Amino acid sequence: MSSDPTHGARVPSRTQVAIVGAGPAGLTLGHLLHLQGIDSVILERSSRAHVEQRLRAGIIEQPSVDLLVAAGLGDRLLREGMRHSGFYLRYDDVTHYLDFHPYTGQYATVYGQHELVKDLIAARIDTRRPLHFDTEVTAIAPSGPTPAVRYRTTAGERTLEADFVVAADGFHGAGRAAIPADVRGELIREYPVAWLGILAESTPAAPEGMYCPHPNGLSVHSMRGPRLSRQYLQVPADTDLGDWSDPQIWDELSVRCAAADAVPLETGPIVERSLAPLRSYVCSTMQYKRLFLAGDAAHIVPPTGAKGLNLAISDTCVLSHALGAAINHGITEHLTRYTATALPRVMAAQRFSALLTTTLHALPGDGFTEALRRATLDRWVGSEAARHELGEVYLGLPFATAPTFGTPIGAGASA
Ligand code: RFL
Ligand code: PHB
Repeated sequence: MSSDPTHGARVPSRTQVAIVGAGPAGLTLGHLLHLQGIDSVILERSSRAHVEQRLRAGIIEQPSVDLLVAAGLGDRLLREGMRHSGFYLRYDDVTHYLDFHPYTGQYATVYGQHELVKDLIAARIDTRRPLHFDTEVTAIAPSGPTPAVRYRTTAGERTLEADFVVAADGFHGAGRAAIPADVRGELIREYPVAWLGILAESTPAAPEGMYCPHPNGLSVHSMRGPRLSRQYLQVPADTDLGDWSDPQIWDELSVRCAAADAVPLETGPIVERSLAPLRSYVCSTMQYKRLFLAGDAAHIVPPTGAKGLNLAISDTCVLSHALGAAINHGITEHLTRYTATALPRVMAAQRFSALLTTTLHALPGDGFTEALRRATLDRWVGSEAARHELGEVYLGLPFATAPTFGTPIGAGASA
């Protein structure tokens, strides 16, 4: 398969929906629009190889899986993904399994985000709709009947006009800056910690994901395959990746997840390492004129609880429905209500992620704070009602809008 899906084709000068960013949000939205016969152009700053190899999320909740499968994007995910019912919690020398499946009948699927992105790119290429890598958006003008996106390639700077622009360009993208600062309604919480993540050729520590709150800090033990572990260590926010040798990482992971009822952690070659800050961020205005924000461009959750990718997908479900109603049926009220529809689910995930973050990490605080953390852990282990509440969000709250696949694919689409 060519590394350049456009085969050198030029970016068109006009489209119905200009999408900035070929991450999970941009690519999923492009596909959901395609299924409604709506044309879009996706512009991505990085190379295809970079986007397809970027290691990130791994836990996909049931509503996200259901949407991807219904949209014809889930074949490999269903074949290769690992289905989990809950997660393990290990503290004070004892391992507990929190099984959420009985409460909701749902599962979480472990499938690497970069694998999903590969599937989404392949699906986009099949539709023959435009997807341009190495194309950086430098400015968005969201006003007027034809909003414009300014972009830069090796050939120079050009403009793409569109009926609507969607910034799905992640937390550090250009899209949010096009919304005036005083109307964004930003909510921000920074944590004084980061996650040092590794991918290693070793047997995962537990059959499903495991959180180990420890006085030294949290360790998280997840997986990408039977002999491929994905693990994280809570470290100070100002940590330099180079400060940690591989043996130091293994020593600290082993100390934090040790328990009388568990075998010692298996070590192995570390094939990838990364550092991710922990922050919560919400742009409470997800729409400004004809510009819409989706995914990390609009909100960031700390990785504890694994909600970011799932919020990106749920935003695209709401937005594709609203764009479809406006473009195919002239009904604009869903677009006008995009923020009001999408934001409550975002805030439910923010609440969940903040609760897990403050309960599972060792954070600065007094003895009372520490005792409350401990009481929350004990409650999750000891109370069915508490586990039900936790599991409902972990496995995935329903999307605010049902996906729209109904409108027949219009002329010009080739699928
Ligand atoms: P992305 O994936 O950042 O994609 C945005 C894309 O936009 C491009 N871009 C631009 N393109 C053109 N012009 C510009 N000016 C541009 N600026 C940026 C970028 O190159 C990029 O390709 O955002 P999207 O699509 O909203 O997806 C969000 C998810 O990637 C993110 O929320 C998750 O990875 C978060 N996350 C997790 N989420 C989960 O649901 N489950 C998990 O298990 C989970 N684990 C994690 C995570 C994130 C982590 N890190 C690294 C922050 C674990 C970690 C460690
Ligand atoms: C992951 O598998 O990458 C993972 C697991 C649990 C989290 C975040 C990420 O809370």
